[in-house]
Amino acid sequence: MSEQPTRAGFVAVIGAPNAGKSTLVNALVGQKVAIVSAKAQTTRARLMGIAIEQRAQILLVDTPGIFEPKRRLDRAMVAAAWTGAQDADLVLLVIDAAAGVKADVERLITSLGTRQQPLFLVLNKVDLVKKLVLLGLAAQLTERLKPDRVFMISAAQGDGVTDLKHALADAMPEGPWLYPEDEVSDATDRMIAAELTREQIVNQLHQELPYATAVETETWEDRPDGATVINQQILVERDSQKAIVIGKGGRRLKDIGAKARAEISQHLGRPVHLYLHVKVNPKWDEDRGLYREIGLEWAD
Ligand SMILES: Nc1nc2c(ncn2[C@@H]2O[C@H](COP(=O)(O)OP(=O)(O)OP(=O)(O)O)[C@@H](O)[C@H]2O)c(=O)[nH]1
Ligand SMILES: [Mg+2]
Repeated sequence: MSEQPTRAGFVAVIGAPNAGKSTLVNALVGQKVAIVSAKAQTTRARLMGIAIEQRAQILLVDTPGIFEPKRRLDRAMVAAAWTGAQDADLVLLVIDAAAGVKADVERLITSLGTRQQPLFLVLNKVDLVKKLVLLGLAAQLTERLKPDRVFMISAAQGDGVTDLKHALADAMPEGPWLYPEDEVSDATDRMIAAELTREQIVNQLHQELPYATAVETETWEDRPDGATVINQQILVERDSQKAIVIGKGGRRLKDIGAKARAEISQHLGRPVHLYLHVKVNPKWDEDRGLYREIGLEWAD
């Protein structure tokens, strides 16, 4: 046993939509706890991934990347993001190096001007960018943000993730661990299961549909034979959206269900029977119970 003290702390992972925040959280944790997609505004819930590095427990608060709240759900997401940042011991700003500094990043830079905590700047997706462009971006952002450390990584390919994890561990305050050693997330299995189904919807359906959809786990039964039976409700706003989710001859829903079942089964380490029901509710956005289910506070 080493003589090193234990450490534990919170890291707020913030950044513009699609920067790769959730991908990075998964890479640091070493397994999938947050859903990922090529479409922007994937993350809704404030979810914590728990990474362990030697004697340090690093609690990574994954946040939604949206900063212009319009509907109630968006306001709740933004509130969650900023609460996450304010309570953290360290802020980790993830920048999509391939996208560069756009309006949403500008806004983040402005808000970070008043921060209290140390800041790590992470330039992500280096696999997509030329060295020279990367160095220019790093110089510009270092000048403006005065971060404590700068990292250039590819969260998707794993480059630079180990170095970042070491640095995060060293930066955590001394103290006892806050979660059991084997826990990888603060989300319940019910919530992760709902997210894994939503990931399929986001990835398989187009245009506005992912944003008009929510998934709720309704019933959950761990059977004595070792299998788990899960019923989930897919909420959409209109009949036309319901038709798209179900697809011709039910094919789309079947495919969403098959892929989600495989992911949930892998997460639980048990066989899963997944039953999906599509329901139209133009006002699901106003359903308080659903907010609890996806881990958000009700934002007025
Ligand atoms: N090429 C490349 N793609 C990446 C990298 N990291 C993430 N991506 C991709 O970028 C997209 C967005 O990743 P997410 O992790 O969902 O991004 P996010 O910041 O959590 O997005 P929101 O939740 O919408 O705010 C996905 O298609 C990822 O596969 C990387 O290092 N290189
Ligand atoms: Mg995300």
